[in-house]
Parts: sequence; structure tokens; C-alpha cells
Amino acid sequence: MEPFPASSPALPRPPVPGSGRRIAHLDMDAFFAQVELLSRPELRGLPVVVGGRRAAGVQRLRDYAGRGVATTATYEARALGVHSGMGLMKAAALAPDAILLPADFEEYSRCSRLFKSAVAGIAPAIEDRGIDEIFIDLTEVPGETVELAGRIKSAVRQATGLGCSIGITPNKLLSKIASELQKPDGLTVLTMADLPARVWPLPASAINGVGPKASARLEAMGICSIGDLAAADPGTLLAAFGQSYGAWLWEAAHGRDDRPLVTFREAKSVSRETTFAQDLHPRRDRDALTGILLDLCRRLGADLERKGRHARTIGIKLRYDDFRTVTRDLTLDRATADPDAIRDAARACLRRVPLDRPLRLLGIRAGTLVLPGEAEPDPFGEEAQRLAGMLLPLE
Ligand code: TTP
Ligand code: MG
Ligand code: MG
Repeated sequence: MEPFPASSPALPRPPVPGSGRRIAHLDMDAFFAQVELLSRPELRGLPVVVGGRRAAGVQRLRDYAGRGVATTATYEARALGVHSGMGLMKAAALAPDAILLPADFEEYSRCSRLFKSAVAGIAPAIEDRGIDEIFIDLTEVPGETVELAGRIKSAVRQATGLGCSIGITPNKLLSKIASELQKPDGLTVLTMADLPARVWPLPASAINGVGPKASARLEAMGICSIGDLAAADPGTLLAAFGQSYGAWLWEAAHGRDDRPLVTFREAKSVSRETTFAQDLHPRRDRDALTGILLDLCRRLGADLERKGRHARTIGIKLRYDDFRTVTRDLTLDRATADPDAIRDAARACLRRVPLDRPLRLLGIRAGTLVLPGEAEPDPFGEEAQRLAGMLLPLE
């Protein structure tokens, strides 16, 4: 077994990737189906499948005809063999009495934002991995691991009424595997010492990044489990899969993964811009420009709403008729997705650029995206970094 270096308890240090980290992966259980059950509690405990057309409403799976697929199914329906991505006709053959509900993506997005905000209230360093899952860096969050995970699960349930499963390990790769191990309502904490007993017996395809093609090739080489992969000759893997993927496979099988979390703060900005059919003059075409500005602000606000993010900075981009481009931006006191607040910020930026010649293009950008209501001040922000910097010379 590889020794796993623990961080020094005596000195607070900035976390070193891969050493002594505490990374959680949280994944909602049967997400779309659970959300549906919130408004239809009478269906709890029954096999329920989400998919199909909205117009069809609620029906028995046996009454479905068409080419739709299941987005997900409750664990009761899974016990009958139904799973995500399965054709609904095939699912009907396995579970004719199951209830089929149409999908309501807006509601799932709303619940997604709610559970992520609830977690951010406890642990703000979050990497968004999609509608129903996140990585959370718990390294710097005070509290014993199991107790902390319990608090996170309660906060998610309180905010949404929904259950989730959490895996906690030293890195993202293992946490993603661990969160699956005891679904639903699971909590799985693994250390590197647990690797042989808990991870090596799993199929190689349990590693995120080993798809059907790679696992078929591995199987053809006699490598079925993660343990087989860990025991394989690295040279053989390099020869079969190439330098980079081959080496990665071997590292992954040994549970090694130094990737940092990509948190919201590092996430990209969103922007909207428009090039005019004809150049517009800031004074002569003032009304047309105002209309375009308001439209861009509305769209940008809707983009942020859809992403479930608020912006801390708003910027503008102007291109003049001679193709010179200028940008200005403004940091807001409060993060926002409100089109009116975006418009006010954009106008404040516009007052800081010369508006004396025709324009070809106007753009608006929302940066420093955060979760609505995300705890402020940011514990991983300037102050924490300044402290980390001050402590560095002691190392
Ligand atoms: P998953 O997290 O993969 O699945 P799940 O939450 O339904 O079930 P569990 O995690 O407990 O195993 O996906 C999250 C949601 O994404 C899921 O509820 C529906 C949607 N989805 C699809 O629409 N199509 C798919 O093929 C998959 C896998 C998921
Ligand atoms: Mg899920
Ligand atoms: Mg998921």
C-alpha cells in the first residue's frame, strides 16, 4: 500500500494537492423522480419512471407507445430492471404497472440550485458537476467527517426535501466512486487504506473516464476489476493505450488523483453581444441603442438565471466603426442576476468610455459567478489567501 501523507496538524497551511485532502462527491438519489414525488407524495414507494411527453400527463407505463427513453426511475422501478436511458417500451415490458411521469426540467433546475446553495452555506468550495452532483472540498471546513457529511445531507433535505448520497475520500476520482457505493441515502468514507477491500473488487468501468470502449479492450486483456488494473504491468498498459491514457489508467487504479476542484470562482463568465446591421451613433441612434442594451441585459439575466448563478462583475464591450474595441467593467456591491441591476451597471460602465463615434458592436459580460446567497465574505478569497501567503515562509 502506498503511504498517504497526512497534513501537519500543527501549522495551518494552504492545502497541497493530493496530500491530506478531504474531498466529497455528492450526488442526488434518483433525482428527477424524487423531485416529481415532492408534488405527488401518494406515489411514494411505487415504481415510478420519468420520461415521455408532457401532453400525455400521468399514465401507467403499459399504456405508453412511442420511442421515448427513461431519464431516470425510482429505486422501486430499478428493482424491476428499469434504468436511465432505457427505451420506455422496453421498460413497460419489465414494469407494466409502473407510473410514467413527464419530465419538468425547470423544476429540476430549481431544485438543483436549491441543494447547491444549501451545501454552499456549510462548505463554499464547490465544483459544479451538473444538475444533480457536486464536488465539495472539506479540507478546510471544521468538523469531524461523518458529522459534517450528516450536516450537509440534512441541509440538502431541509432545503429541498430530497435525499442524496455522499462519498468522502482524499480525491475526486475516489469520491466519485465512493458516492455510488451505498445509494440511496448513502455515506461512504474511504481512506487510501480502504482501496484493496472497497475499490479493487469493482469493475474497471466504475472509474469515471473508463468508458465502454476502454473497458471492452481491458476485458480482452483479461483486466476486469480495478484491482486487475492496479496489478497490471504498466508497460503493457502504455503499449495498449498510449502514454497518457495508459499512465492515467494505472494511476487511477491506485487511487491517485491530484486534480484540484474547479470552483465557481474559476468558472467562466457569461456574455451576450450583438453586431449591428448598420453602425449606430451613440447620440443619433440613442433610442435604438437603448433598446439593444435593454435586450442584452434581459438575455444575460436569463442566462444567469438558467445557470443558477449571480454575477459580481458586469462589463461592457464596444467596438467602434474603425474596429477599435474597448471594455470596461464594474464590481458590484451585491452579486445579481437582475436585468435592471445589470442595466444600471452597464450604464455606469458606458459613462466611462468615449461615445463620440459610430459603433459596430455592443456586448455585455457577467463575471465572477457565484451561487445566489453564497456565504460572504469568501473564506477562500483574498483574506484566506493573504493568510496562506503569510504562513508560507514558515514551511
Ligand atoms: P444520475 O445522477 O446519473 O441518476 P439519478 O440521480 O436519477 O439516480 P442515482 O444518482 O440515485 O443513481 O442522473 C441525474 C439525473 O439526470 C437523473 O435523475 C435524470 C437525468 N438523466 C437523464 O436524463 N438521462 C440519463 O441517461 C441519465 C443517466 C440521467
Ligand atoms: Mg443522481
Ligand atoms: Mg448524477
